Amino acid sequence: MATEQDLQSLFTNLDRDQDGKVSLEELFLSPGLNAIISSETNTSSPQELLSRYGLDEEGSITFEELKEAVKKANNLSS
Ligand SMILES: [Ca+2]
Repeated sequence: MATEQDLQSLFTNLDRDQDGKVSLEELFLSPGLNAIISSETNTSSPQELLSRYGLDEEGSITFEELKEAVKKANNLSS
């Protein structure tokens, strides 16, 4: 389980170039954080996360999309 605040902090750490999106490359650059994201979203790989929840064409995920993914996995706590 994670709170929105936890997710925001995770997202900020993953978004190394601070463009507001987390790319496949950024997920691979932080295996520890990626493992947490996988667990919170019930996905088995960054590719699965992006194909299921990252709806933009560049293969990246926004904070809103990530939050939605965690919510759908019933892991968002308030
Ligand atoms: Ca980024």
